[in-house]
Amino acid sequence: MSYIKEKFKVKADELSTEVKDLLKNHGSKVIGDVTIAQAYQGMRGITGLVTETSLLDANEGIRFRGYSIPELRDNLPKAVGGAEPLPEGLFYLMLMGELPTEADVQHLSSVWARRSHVPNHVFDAIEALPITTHPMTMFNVGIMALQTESLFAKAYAEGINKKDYWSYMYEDSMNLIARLPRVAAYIYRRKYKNGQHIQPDGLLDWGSNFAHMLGYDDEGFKELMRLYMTIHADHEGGNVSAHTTHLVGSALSDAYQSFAAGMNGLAGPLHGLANQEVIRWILAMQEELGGGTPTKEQIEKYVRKTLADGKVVPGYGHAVLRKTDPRFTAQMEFAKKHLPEDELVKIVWMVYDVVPGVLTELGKAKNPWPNVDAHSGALLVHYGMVEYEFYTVLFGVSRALGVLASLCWDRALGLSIERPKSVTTEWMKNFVEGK
Ligand code: AMX
Repeated sequence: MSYIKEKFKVKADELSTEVKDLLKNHGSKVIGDVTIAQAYQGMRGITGLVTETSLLDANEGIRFRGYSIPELRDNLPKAVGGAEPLPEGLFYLMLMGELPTEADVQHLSSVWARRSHVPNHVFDAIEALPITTHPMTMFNVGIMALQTESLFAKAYAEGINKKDYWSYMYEDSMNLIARLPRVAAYIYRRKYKNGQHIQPDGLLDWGSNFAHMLGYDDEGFKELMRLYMTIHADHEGGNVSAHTTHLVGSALSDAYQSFAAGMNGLAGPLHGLANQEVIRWILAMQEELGGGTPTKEQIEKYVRKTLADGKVVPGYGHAVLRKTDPRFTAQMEFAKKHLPEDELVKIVWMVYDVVPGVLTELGKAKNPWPNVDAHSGALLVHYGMVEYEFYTVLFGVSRALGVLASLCWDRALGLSIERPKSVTTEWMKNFVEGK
């Protein structure tokens, strides 16, 4: 057994004992009430899930095992000559609950490089789809085709003790994380680069090897990928992709099936697809205005028109956050350092100056501030990745780190199959009338 796996098992056993005690001594303590509005409005604010990997504060934003994004950028190991965290380190932190050493991160890089082989039938499955297929659909087909490799599914079919589920989930998760960049890069090169594929370089770290296979060997893009893969990885447990992965996993579906389910949620425009929508929205605005950099007045007019047309302003608002997303700020800092003169980036910043005021004035959105998706596309365009329909796949590769670390914990803690109670509107009416 690898030393990381052994260490995880020790931590998992410790926490399992604590959870058993918690349930035995305090299991019936009430942690919240539920209103009728919450039942109809996305269960917002109901505390009903346990996720170890990260915790969101409405004003401060996400903390991964207690570390904010600026703290991660300071404290996680970096590539030689690089300034951004290596996503391997974030995975270690989320899994283990403590910061990794340089050696831990190097170990993960080499394990993932060794396990990154993708069988040919996965590429054949992707090739069977029309070239016009959305990259997120190709991504999910690729993930599902990879499910043939699930060690858990095989072991379960042969018959295993439930005490060992975690071990197979761990192996499947490591293999899936190792393979995803290859699948994603294959889709990108197939759809946008005439199928001219690039072989992995086993000597590179996970994020820069991904950049390399996509066809971007620029050191700036590699740094961006490391940052991108780090900040998109997790956002506590209730968001659609994390919750779906956890929910489907609770039926003992394997890592591939659970993650694919989560990715179908990420593909929705109110969730991960918003990153492509932001760039599409800005390009449409530029086109309408005849190109170039719009003025703030023109942006404001366009925002109001978007809202009047009954559409959302992509990249703004959040179900839980109530301030500017620190993931937006991290990308803004990256841009200020590496590409302060970029025209599209400047437009993103002007939009940031305008949208919160308009959304606040209209008073409908509970959070007028930008989320992670408001900035990411402009950075990618700067380095030449203009194919915005692909952006959500990048988000998905990163999201694997958080949701798969969480699935390992779900199995290690032996969490139950999820099955909340639902009622009908008839039931609600009777309840209100005291029947
Ligand atoms: N533009 C226009 N209207 C918005 C808005 C925005 N950016 N954000 C919220 N609103 C509207 C909602 O549509 C809702 O209108 P309704 O009452 O007519 O249905 C009203 O304001 C209240 O919504 P809310 O409670 O503030 O937000 P929510 O929790 O229901 O939804 C979110 C959150 C993110 C879906 C929403 O803010 C939105 O649609 N934003 C744009 C899409 C986006 O950027 N999504 C990415 C989120 C981050 C991520 O998951 N990657």
